[in-house]
Amino acid sequence: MAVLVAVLVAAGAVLRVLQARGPEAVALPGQLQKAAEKRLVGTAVDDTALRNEPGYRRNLAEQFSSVTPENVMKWAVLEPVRGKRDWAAADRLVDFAAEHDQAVRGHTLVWFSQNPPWVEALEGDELLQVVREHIRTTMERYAGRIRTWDVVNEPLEDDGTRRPSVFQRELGDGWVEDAFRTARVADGEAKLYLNEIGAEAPGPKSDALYALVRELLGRGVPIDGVGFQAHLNRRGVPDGFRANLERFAALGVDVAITEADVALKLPADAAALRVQARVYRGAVKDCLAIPRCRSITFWGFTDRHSWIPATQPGRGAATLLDAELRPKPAYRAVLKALRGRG
Ligand code: 9MR
Repeated sequence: MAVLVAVLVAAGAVLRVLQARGPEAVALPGQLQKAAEKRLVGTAVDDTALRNEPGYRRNLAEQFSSVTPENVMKWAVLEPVRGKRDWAAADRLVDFAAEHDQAVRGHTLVWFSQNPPWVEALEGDELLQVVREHIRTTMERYAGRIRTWDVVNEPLEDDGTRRPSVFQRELGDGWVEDAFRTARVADGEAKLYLNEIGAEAPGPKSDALYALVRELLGRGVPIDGVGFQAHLNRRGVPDGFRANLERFAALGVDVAITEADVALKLPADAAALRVQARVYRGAVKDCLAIPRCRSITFWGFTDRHSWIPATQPGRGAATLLDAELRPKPAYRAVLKALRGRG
């Protein structure tokens, strides 16, 4: 009897511990990174969650072989005031990654958005010098620790013309080339990517991107890879995504899925979650079909932290785990696809 009581008490204690850890304890059915073999499986990282949420950190450490700072390496965060750089949040992520043997995707050096106001106000040659210095200082700090950089982000409009930005206005088309050449000198070992949004399928934007990359490579500009963000929705992976990855790879560059998510109308019912799972699976399989598709990064891994609800009101539920960090059908579909059983 005494033994039985002791066993029951012990079992109760274990149960209480598990309950206290609550949904944060997540027993996930598997680990994405282990399933992937040769490809990196990554996620964007929310700095506030990284600092404050043990369950978030645990999943981040266990599931992924690569991390991308969602915001903390953007210029506005790194150098809000000219000459006063703040590396604290960026270092936090790079340190976390080192501790957990993860790659870091540096994101992003030159982008039309999230620049500090003082940069937006610069002109001509002064801007050029400051951009070069920004690239050099940032890449040199993390040399050897960040081996892949989104050097240039989203240079094109949907119609394939150059997107307006302070760089485009002040420096003309040459700013893209200059950024890559500067980056190569700053860290000769790093893989340099051009990362674009909404260029998954052939069409005006993707065709212009293809022409741009081909032209730059032809002139010896050091571009190592092209990132396809893959911000998707229930309409699915655009037709021709795989063929598009293939034609870029055939130029002699690596390709990657860099920011995948699948936004749904809220509340998302079971049928919508099943559709979402299919969309995720399709994207993953398209990357896996292309040997030069090196990595698949998701733009966040829990619905608790995703950019979608804040920017697209009424939509969300875009990631692999729900807000309590429980696997959604999308998680299981991605896991299966990574294991080659999708
Ligand atoms: O997810 C990021 C969000 O938290 C920021 O508010 C936003 C600012 O524009 O940037 C989001 O990330 C973007 C990424 O850096 C580049 N591609 C598009 C992403 C979604 O907007």
